[in-house]
Amino acid sequence: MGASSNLSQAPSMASFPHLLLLLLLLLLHLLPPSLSATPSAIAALQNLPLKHYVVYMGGGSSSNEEHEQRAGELDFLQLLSSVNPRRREKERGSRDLIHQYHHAFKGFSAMLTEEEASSLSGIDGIVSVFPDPTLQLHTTRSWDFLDSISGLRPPTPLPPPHSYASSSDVVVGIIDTGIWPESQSFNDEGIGEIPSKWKGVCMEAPDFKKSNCNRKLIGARYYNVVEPNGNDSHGSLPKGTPRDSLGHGTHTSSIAAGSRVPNASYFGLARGTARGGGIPSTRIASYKVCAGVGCSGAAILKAIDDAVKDGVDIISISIGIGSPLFQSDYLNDPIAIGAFHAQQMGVLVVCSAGNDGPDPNTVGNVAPWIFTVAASNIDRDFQSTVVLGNGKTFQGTAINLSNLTSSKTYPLVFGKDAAAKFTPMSEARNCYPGSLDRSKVAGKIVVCASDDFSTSRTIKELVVQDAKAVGLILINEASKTVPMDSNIFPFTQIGNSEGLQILEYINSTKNPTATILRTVEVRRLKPAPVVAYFSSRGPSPLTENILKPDIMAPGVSILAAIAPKSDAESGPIGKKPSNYAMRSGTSMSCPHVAGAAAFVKSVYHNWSSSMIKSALMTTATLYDNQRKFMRNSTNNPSNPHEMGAGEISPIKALNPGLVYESTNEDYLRFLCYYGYSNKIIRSVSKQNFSCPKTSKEYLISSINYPSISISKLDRKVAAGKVVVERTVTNVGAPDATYIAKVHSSEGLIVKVTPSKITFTEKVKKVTFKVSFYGKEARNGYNFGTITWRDTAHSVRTVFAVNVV
Ligand SMILES: *[C@@H]1O[C@H](CO)[C@@H](O)[C@H](O)[C@H]1NC(C)=O
Ligand SMILES: *[C@@H]1O[C@H](CO)[C@@H](O)[C@H](O)[C@H]1NC(C)=O
Ligand SMILES: *[C@@H]1O[C@H](CO)[C@@H](O)[C@H](O)[C@H]1NC(C)=O
Ligand SMILES: *[C@@H]1O[C@H](CO)[C@@H](O)[C@H](O)[C@H]1NC(C)=O
Ligand SMILES: *[C@@H]1O[C@H](CO)[C@@H](O)[C@H](O)[C@H]1NC(C)=O
Ligand SMILES: *[C@@H]1O[C@H](CO)[C@@H](O)[C@H](O)[C@H]1NC(C)=O
Ligand SMILES: *[C@@H]1O[C@H](CO)[C@@H](O)[C@H](O)[C@H]1NC(C)=O
Ligand SMILES: CC(=O)N[C@H]1CO[C@H](CO)[C@@H](O)[C@@H]1O
Repeated sequence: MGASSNLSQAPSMASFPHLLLLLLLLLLHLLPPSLSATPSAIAALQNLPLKHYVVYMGGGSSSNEEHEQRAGELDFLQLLSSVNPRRREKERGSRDLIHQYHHAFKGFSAMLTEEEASSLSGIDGIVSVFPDPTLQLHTTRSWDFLDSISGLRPPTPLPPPHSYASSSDVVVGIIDTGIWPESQSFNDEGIGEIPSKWKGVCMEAPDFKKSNCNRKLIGARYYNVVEPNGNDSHGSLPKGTPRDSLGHGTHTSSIAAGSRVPNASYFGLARGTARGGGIPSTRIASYKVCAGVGCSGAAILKAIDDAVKDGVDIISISIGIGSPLFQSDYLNDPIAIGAFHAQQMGVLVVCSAGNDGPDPNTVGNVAPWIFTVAASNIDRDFQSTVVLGNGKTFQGTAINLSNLTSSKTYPLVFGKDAAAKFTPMSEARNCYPGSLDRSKVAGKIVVCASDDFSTSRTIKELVVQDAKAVGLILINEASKTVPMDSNIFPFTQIGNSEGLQILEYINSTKNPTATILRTVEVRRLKPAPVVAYFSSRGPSPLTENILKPDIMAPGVSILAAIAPKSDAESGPIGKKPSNYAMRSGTSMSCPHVAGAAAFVKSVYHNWSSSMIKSALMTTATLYDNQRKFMRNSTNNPSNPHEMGAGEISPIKALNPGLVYESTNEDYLRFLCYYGYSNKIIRSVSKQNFSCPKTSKEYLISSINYPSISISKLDRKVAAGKVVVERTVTNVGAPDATYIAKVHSSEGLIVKVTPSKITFTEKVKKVTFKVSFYGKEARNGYNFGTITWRDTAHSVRTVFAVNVV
């Protein structure tokens, strides 16, 4: 990755606890399906291997003029020919140019040789050159990504219809797998005219007409995605369609801003009114950047560039780099680059944190100008009960549409006792592919263990199904809280203690039997919300002095619209395919927050993106529906590395009282403290900016962010004291007095000065200091909150302080 980058001053990455495991899993997933394919068209070109690279040139001129774009294209071609004379032939140059970025920022993507890429990276005005990364959808964890369908629920309770709900000019751009426009969730009944500021387009394709866009779905674009094997699908007219064949983009779009659809359900489950998180008239613009589960980084950059030009207010991206191991640098990360410039132009970018939890240091999309979303389980569960021959029952979790009943039981067998010839029992107990003896499992319900993550539960289901078993009971302590949709195959998941009892039962009798009952929906589950097991955790692998993730929203078993095609085979025989389905992942939590941000934006049109982010963060809740401190899926108190500022609470965000505004200057100083040079920062920002004389990483803690993180408080340095600064802006009534209240873990002393602040008509902003004294604190991360209170507001900031 580094070979073609001209950035060397980035600090080294944090270490990872399960580096080896991660690497192994990565390898398993990165093996391209086409190892042997030869990219013939490309190789023919002088026999030089060409790869798709992004050439990022920093801030743009925000020009919409066509002639300036043409001039820009000529510049790009000139750059190409300057590093390789064979490029002089204009036509070939244009053929190799794939995406051009003209609006929010400047640059292009092109098919280049490694030598060309490295020569380009040395040229003045080019900030970074990096191979187009393939990013992944955040539907499920990367080791389990086939396991993509699991569950859903209607989004966070919708705010009551206010007078402003009748019309909204807020546009949410969804960068994803496209959209299924016929879904009821995108009907535009009762929605007013398209806002005049809108400059987007509805791109056509054989299966997508202009008339598929309407006053709800106001824009749809798609991008040529160059195959990772270098297949040359560019050059001619764009191929493809804005239509979603996977269902992911349709799902996220309807969560963020879908219209109300009464009586939506997944074959009767999760029945209720499906609706987006924003107010009903929030507009949707769809940008399709993925082919299958892989999404091109160069196309994501183009989509952000277009979305900003089109006039979106909020961008939702449920996509990330496959593993946090690959997060090496902000300026090699297309989402971080695009989001930086979107933010500069007033657009809030909301991203999923990833599904690589619960290990620490796994959070992705961590730039401070990105709003990073973790996932929670909500107050609903789906249970499929196991009934043993001895009458004992166990509640498992699953979503099945099976046809087994309690009146008949089936022989029960443990995978280990049904090993195929020459197969180690350790493989058979985990039901690895090829490990089971068909004759020993056919017609039976099979019990499988989950000793490692090498084989996903979807694969195990296929293995067991293929061996003609009747059903699968999966022992999986880790993922038992995330129901999987097994279609019509009888399936359930149980934890270790239930698993042990079932195995004991199998041992205790000659002819063990069991059945798996229909899925029932359990509502009003307590406690809820709970941090989802898979949700990626902080601290941030790139910058521990910014607290990540930022916030949490529902992401387990979320019911929303799908592309019916994608689930065509599923469902009970004889029933029409469902138009709604349940899915899990931070992919689902991200659009909840985008919808909530659209809601705030529709009330406060002129609020900056950092004000909206702050309002949602300082009003988020840390308590569950039992009024106890939020817990994680192993029933321990949760912390900000798991849930950020807490679960979103959109209605409260309309009245935050105070906000922490992060300015463009804050972000530029962040780049200085992180280690980028003045020159690079000037290119990125297109401003005559100079870094402060002291530009040290610890200063990042004093960037005006709505949470506080201190990566290192050394007891032996400065008497164990660290001071950071924050500035709050009053957005409530002009005359107000706030008092600070601190909650901290034992031993960590926190002082806020001044601890009382007063706002008037003239005084809108107040700066205060927070001092942390760690002499008596315990080692490692200490967490707590600082809350500014007046009679009407409670403005909470969470902090994380690592004492060494
Ligand atoms: C490249 O793409 C074309 C059209 O999509 C396809 O027919 C061809 O098989 C692909 N070639 C390779 C090497 O993948
Ligand atoms: C909801 O849909 C089901 C079938 O899909 C139907 O039986 C039921 O009457 C509907 N309920 C309402 C309130 O429309
Ligand atoms: C829940 O939190 C506890 C205490 O911080 C931690 O030990 C445990 O690993 C966490 N569980 C999960 C699933 O993250
Ligand atoms: C359940 O459905 C499957 C497939 O439709 C069928 O083969 C099987 O006989 C059915 N089982 C019962 C118990 O009805
Ligand atoms: C079942 O029996 C086998 C062999 O006798 C033994 O190894 C295993 O520990 C037993 N399992 C349980 C859960 O009792
Ligand atoms: C937004 O508009 C209101 C009323 O016009 C004004 O009082 C306020 O200062 C503006 N806020 C920002 C952040 O521009
Ligand atoms: C940039 O700003 C510095 C002082 O901040 C000034 O001396 C210099 O002339 C400026 N350069 C340009 C090109 O405006
Ligand atoms: C959700 C769902 O449809 N579950 C099914 C599970 O299996 C039973 C058969 O016994 C069906 O009736 C349920 O509908």
